[in-house]
Amino acid sequence: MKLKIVVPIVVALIAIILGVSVFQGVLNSPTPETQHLYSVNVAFPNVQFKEPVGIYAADDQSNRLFVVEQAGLIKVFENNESVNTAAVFLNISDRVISGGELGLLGLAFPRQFNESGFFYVYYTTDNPLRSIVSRFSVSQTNANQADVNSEEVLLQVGQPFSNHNGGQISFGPDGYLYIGLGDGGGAGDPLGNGQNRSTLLGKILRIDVNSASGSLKYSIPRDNPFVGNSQGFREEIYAYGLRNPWRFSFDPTLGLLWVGDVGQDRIEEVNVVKIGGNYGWNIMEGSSCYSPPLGCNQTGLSLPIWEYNHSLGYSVTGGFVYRGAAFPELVGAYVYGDYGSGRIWALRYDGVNRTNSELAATGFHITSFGLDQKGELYVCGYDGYIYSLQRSTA
Ligand SMILES: [Ca+2]
Ligand SMILES: [Ca+2]
Repeated sequence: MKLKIVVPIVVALIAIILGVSVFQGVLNSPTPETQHLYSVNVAFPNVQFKEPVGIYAADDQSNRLFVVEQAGLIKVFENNESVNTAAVFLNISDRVISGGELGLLGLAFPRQFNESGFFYVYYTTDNPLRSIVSRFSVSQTNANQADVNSEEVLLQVGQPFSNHNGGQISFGPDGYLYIGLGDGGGAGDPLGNGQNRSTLLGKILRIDVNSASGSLKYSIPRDNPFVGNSQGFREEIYAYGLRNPWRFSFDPTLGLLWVGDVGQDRIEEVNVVKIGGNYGWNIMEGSSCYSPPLGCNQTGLSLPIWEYNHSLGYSVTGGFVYRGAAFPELVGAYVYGDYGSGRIWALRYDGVNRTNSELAATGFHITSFGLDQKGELYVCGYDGYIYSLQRSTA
């Protein structure tokens, strides 16, 4: 058990020293004896990406998909399995610092993208090390190309360590931009950021990018939980006590925000996040006490709706509640996976009861899930390919 954790950490440290990707070569092998009802298939065999960390549709009925590459590129291509080219939509590798958990990590298209041409990215940069959320515009003359000079930085957050940067940005059904930030990094949240509401680290933020306010390039939604507080809490905070909410998504049908929060040494979490909620880190890791100096006062903490230990993986990758047409049996299930083990699961939660089943065991690192404009699900492999689920042939 201990060795399983230590080995990837040592490999990662060596990788950092050597300047190569932390993520290579630490994959657990899938369990061969498990019978799976699904497997994954390369969805676009003729297009390969370099270290992709996300796949998105713009919801503009253009039937395009956008893939984010960690080093700072966004590629765009037609959602067609025989597609053989992906155009460079944006290249900001000149301002992104990448490697390990750093890089261009998030992309979000607002619902009115058709009219505004605005889109949003999350990346890390250095001098000093920090996270940036900024807005870009699509070129006036080419819908498959962004204007690299159109950047408007909306938010910058200092990063004390290179890991646990979060990186998800998504528009909620309310039209506000939600931003996931990890605890800043190190191990065990050494600065206590998760529980400190005076910092943006270890939080999910919610901001209104459609208006500026005072010195801010955005405004604070009026019903954010800490609006008008007198304790110095940041008003951008939507929820707190998170360790590294790498990927989250909204299920617009039920209006729920599903968050995969990456654990420390033992437990990976799936949370349904509510406004103002405290998701426990670093008082707790999953539903167990983490034993920080603070003790383990669980008053007011929200526990994960699902958790698993490191025998099944070591870094949860949040997915989506499936609402597509290809797999009617999965409609309403939250499909998510683990970066480390490559497993994919479906979790059903009715507000009280949970059932979780393993759908597939892949042989690659799962960095993200994504939906196309019809709500069909894709799996983003760090090996460079985009995959789709398929039913296993017995
Ligand atoms: Ca960090
Ligand atoms: Ca938690």
